[in-house]
Amino acid sequence: MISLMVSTSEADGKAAMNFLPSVGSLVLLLFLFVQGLCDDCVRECHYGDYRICTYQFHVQEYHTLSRACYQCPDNAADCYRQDCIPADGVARPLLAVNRQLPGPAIQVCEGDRVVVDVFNDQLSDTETIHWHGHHMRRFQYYDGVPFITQCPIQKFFRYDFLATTPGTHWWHSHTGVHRAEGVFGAFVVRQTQDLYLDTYDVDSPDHVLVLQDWLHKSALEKFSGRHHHTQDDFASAILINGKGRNYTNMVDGFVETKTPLEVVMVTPKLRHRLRLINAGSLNCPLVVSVDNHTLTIIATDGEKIVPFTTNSLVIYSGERFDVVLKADQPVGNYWIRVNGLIDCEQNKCVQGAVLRYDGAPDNLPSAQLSFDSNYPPGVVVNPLNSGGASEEEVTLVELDAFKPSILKEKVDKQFFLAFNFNRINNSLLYHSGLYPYNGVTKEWHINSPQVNNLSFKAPLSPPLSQPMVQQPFCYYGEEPPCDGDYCSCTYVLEVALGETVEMVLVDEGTIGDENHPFHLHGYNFHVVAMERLGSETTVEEVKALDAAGGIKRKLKNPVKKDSVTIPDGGYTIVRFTADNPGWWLMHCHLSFHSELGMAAVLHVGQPSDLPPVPKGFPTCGAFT
Ligand SMILES: *[C@@H]1O[C@H](CO)[C@@H](O)[C@H](O)[C@H]1NC(C)=O
Ligand SMILES: *[C@@H]1O[C@H](CO)[C@@H](O)[C@H](O)[C@H]1NC(C)=O
Ligand SMILES: *[C@@H]1O[C@H](CO)[C@@H](O)[C@H](O)[C@H]1NC(C)=O
Ligand SMILES: *[C@@H]1O[C@H](CO)[C@@H](O)[C@H](O)[C@H]1NC(C)=O
Ligand SMILES: [Cu+2]
Repeated sequence: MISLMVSTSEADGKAAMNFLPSVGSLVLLLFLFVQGLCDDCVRECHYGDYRICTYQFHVQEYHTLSRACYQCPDNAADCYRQDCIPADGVARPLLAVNRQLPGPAIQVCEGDRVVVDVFNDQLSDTETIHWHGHHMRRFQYYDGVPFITQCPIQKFFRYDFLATTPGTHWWHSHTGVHRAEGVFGAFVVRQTQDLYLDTYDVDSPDHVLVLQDWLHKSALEKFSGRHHHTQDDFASAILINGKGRNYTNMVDGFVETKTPLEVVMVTPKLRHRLRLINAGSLNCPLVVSVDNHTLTIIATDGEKIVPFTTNSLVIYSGERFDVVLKADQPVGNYWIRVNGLIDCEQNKCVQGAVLRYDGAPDNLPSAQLSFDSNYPPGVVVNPLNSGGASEEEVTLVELDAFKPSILKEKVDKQFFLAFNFNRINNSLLYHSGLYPYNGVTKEWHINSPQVNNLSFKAPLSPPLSQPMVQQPFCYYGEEPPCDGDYCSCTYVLEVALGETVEMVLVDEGTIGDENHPFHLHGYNFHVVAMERLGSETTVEEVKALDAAGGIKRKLKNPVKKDSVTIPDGGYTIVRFTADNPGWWLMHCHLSFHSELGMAAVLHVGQPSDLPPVPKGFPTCGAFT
């Protein structure tokens, strides 16, 4: 094997590095481009080559189009300057890690040790970082959930763990709405022996596409405006690797800013592995397609699937898809289209990145980029609010895991979890004596996102690292504490280590046609069923249907994921073996929903099952 270091002169000045894995016993070519840092953990993975990969994350209040941007976007070259975050050309405050959007990508090999020093340079707010998709086995204390696994970071905290969950993952803040403000980035763990080497030729570190919805104001302003005033919660834009153009309301010819678009370079004839991540915070399922190309899905949330070729796919907040794109079209420029649904529809949010063949001119594709409320023609995988009603709508339950498995009929523990919006006097939003729900006009109504009619409340200190502190938990199956019609507590699902668990996740869908992307920390789970029953349903209805034999579970080769959508008015059923002890948050992955308490915590095992609390680990709690 040889590796070459070749500098390329790419128009947009991005690092270009291609891993061309050996097909059979062919030659490995490593095109390394060096501009600024060449992170030596980004590499082809080899047995015995384990490294310590260190990163420094400086979190700071920042701004798009800051002084670092000089004449960007009028002078496009200025947009590529260090510390310049052009976004879609609209100025807004944000929170950034190292003055980048997305924040720095972590790309390592399985088995590497990842050490991330978080410097909290914010004026007064705290921080935590969650490693989404990593199971944190043996490293439970670094899962990054404030008041569950650690105390909020005041000034400095070092995360230190082994990257043992291979695949396309990401990291993001788990504090407040910081993810929506910009605190996130890619986290890819490659493998020495990739069983998929013969399905693609190129796995470039540049072919990671972080997709997100985006606001034209701070997420905190949006949160307050939504929950304490009469504002909407609609997205303003979609960004691809932090780039885009302001296409808002571009129905008849868009107001085009000249900000750069993401460019994905491909080599004619070769098959390229693209890693898609939805880092979104609002309810914007994103439809991804590439003009004149199909996408072959080979993995989701880091787990391999039997390759499935589609025309488009829908990716929900928290999800990842690895797709192979074969550059088999005439040399040219093609749109990678990302079209937003639900809360991205009102402002017709669409974004494009350019798929550019080597040798193609530095032009935009000639096709029109326009918002579409329909899927592109052909097959769509992971469709919104659908149990796969038509031939062309393929749900995750219709796909097969690459690694065969046959699940047992019976599980040790079963939980029913109702996700719903409730019309209640949530004391965080109303005052039942002064301005109760039924005492204000409709435009002032805001409904509370809850799980089993409960709003999750964080405990005062993390039960994982401070197990001796008495906590007012409430448990699944018990009467919760309520204040009138508002019930709120630290909702805990208890499971013994090693038990098999089934969760029947129901989106009752009483209000509106939304959906909730569900995420579980510490695990991935088999997706054994998914269906939409109507515009609304209830847990009781789903239980009755199941008792009557009306729910078929896919127990043979179901796909494994850590993030999955629950269709509105329907259910998603997931299963896993609870072999990872700890306190694991499970929640709707929409920032506004989870911050308002659409969450619960899964408690697996006993303190004695856990590694010891790291020496000197910070503590926090109440004081009277
Ligand atoms: C973004 O697009 C909207 C709709 O066309 C327009 O009203 C707004 O002025 C644009 N913002 C900027 C900063 O260009
Ligand atoms: C791409 O597809 C469009 C629509 O089907 C077609 O009009 C166009 O000719 C195709 N482009 C190429 C380069 O084949
Ligand atoms: C909220 O509180 C008011 C005043 O106590 C009460 O009349 C009402 O039934 C409660 N619930 C809702 C949904 O308004
Ligand atoms: C939630 O509360 C409603 C109204 O009290 C009740 O009908 C429903 O059964 C409850 N749902 C769950 C899952 O407890
Ligand atoms: Cu939700």
